[in-house]
Amino acid sequence: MNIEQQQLLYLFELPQEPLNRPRGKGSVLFVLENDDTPPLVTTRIAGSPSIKLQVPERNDVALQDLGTATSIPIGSAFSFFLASHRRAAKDLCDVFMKTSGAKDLMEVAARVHGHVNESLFIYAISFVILRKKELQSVRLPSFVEVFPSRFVPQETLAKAQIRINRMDPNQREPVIVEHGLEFSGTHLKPEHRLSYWREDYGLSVHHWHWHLIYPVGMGVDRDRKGELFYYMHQQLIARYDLERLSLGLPRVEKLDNWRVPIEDGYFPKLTISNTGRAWGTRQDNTLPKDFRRREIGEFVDITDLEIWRSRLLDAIHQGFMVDRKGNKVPIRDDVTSGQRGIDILAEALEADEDLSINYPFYGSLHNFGHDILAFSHDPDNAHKEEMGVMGDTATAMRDPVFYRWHKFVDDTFQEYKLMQRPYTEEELNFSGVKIEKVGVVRNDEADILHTGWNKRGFEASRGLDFNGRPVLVELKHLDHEPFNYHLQLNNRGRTAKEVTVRVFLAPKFNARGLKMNFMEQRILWAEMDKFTVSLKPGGNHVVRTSKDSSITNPEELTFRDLENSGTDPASPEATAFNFCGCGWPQHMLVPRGRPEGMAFQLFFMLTDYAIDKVTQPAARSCPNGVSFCGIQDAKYPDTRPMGFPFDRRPPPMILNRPVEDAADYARLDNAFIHDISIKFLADELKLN
Ligand code: CUO
Repeated sequence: MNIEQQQLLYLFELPQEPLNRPRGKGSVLFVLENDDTPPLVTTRIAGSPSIKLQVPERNDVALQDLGTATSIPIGSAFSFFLASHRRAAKDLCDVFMKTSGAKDLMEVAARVHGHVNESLFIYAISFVILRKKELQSVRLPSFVEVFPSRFVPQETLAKAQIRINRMDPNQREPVIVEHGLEFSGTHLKPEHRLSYWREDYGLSVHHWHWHLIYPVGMGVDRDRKGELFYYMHQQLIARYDLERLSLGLPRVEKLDNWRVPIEDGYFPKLTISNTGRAWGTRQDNTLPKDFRRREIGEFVDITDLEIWRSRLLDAIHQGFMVDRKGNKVPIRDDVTSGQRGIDILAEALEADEDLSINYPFYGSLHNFGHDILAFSHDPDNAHKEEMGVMGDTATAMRDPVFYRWHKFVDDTFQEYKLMQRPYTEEELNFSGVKIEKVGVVRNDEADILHTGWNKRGFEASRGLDFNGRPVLVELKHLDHEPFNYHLQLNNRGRTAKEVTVRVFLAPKFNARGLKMNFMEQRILWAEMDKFTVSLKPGGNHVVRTSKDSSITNPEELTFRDLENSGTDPASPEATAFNFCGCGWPQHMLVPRGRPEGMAFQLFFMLTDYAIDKVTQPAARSCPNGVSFCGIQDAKYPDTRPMGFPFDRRPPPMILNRPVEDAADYARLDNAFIHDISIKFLADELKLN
């Protein structure tokens, strides 16, 4: 990042405070020409800022030009699941998109700062940074530091403030508060045993970042966007189930009856803004109701959801959708012809008002489902309560109902997937290559993975003002010891062969302790990695580290990381870019397992890279995260349907024998199944 790009970062600090508060740990001050914000009078300890960022008056930025961007009240929640909020985002992004270069964007954004909702502001500036070629080397700071109150309970943050109030004013040491394993509920309710997973900061950041890259209603039409919506969320549910089975809980049940009370409530204990506005809470056994929020300008009935669901299921079972002109549009997946019905279906189900084949007819089932659930405690604003966490992509994954809703969404996609013809043996096979042997090695131990607890520090004082004092929060999270896959592969040909290696993980037994057949295990397979290797003729020993997984984002970059990255154009930070912030958190790659060890299976499959390969101009690609996030300004780098080979039902026979379970796929030379055990150490991990 160059200096001007780095200065943009300061707009991500203290999003709820006026710009005349120092940022950059007191070293940076925005100076707005003709600004009428009252000057700062306080007992802050920060010294006088050494960097002054002059922001001239901009005649080209008038508040009336912001369209509906000012319609969302400051300090309230911002939801991408609400069409009116999406319109506001589009209006603000359009203004920011007209800027050229980091300095111009900084000046325009600084002029808008304080006049629009804070979450909307951060969304819009992130959106624009991500899409402007000249800003590609700008990395976004961790969302945890921008909005700590979305990740850390109000009580923990208040404790930090109380300690500051009682401290010697001259003390400059940071205040450190820990957010340990006390999550939002007790184990009295079995669902709360998973709180550590649902309330993990990394998962929420991933979800926020993913929806930032693949938004609806923003005119963003990326390659296979709909299919990736299906796949990323399908994998999210698979991983949730892996965690549930680790804890001895049954797999998540879909929420498909919206006329009965929802068993599990949720009390997030988080605030939306520094004015103390809190997210709405949901009591146990709350009955979903029609959504009638006049002040937001949005209304939807449960009957609407039911009608849309029924139309979508008709389309799935009939094999076609009806476009706005009444034409029948076939939906099916056919790799050879490049037809991807899943994309058409997903854009109509999510739904993207611009990309849906018929928005008025198929509606907005998924988005309005989020809204009905987010507002079920106060659907008509009778209590003037804020939406619940289901309304925000950065918090929705905390609520147990998120998974029940997305299990329903996925179930609808699976209806479609089951309508597709099974892969043939020929499509699954790749003759000429063989997986001879596979092993997983952690330290010097084979086939036993370890999980346990770890913690990560974030500067909460970058996002919230604690009278200018540094506050560090330490967040406890699940983690695992890194490991390597070892594959013994044989290329029987006479020339080198490029192959794609696909790796999946699933529990060996179901919640009843029984071995699963193919169909029961099919959508539990969690992608662990996908990579390409060149095999020389004969034997090849391939070693791959878990740290390079194609699904993960190695780490969240904090403000401090970004400030220290320097401006050396050759530095990894300078060549990395914001798209890379997307990806499943590395620390959540391995499911928890059990203290006594839990039986899992790894499934490996080699496919022909000549078929998988997508021809496209060289694009900037992140080393990680590609499976869930794609590549910026380029096509999704794998021609196969996402989730291949488990996205469809199996063929009746493989090698002349019926297919009963996944091991029957592994009878093919290019596939392999390998048993491992995952042990949860229930302790702090000693990593490095
Ligand atoms: Cu990600 Cu519903 O799409 O939360």
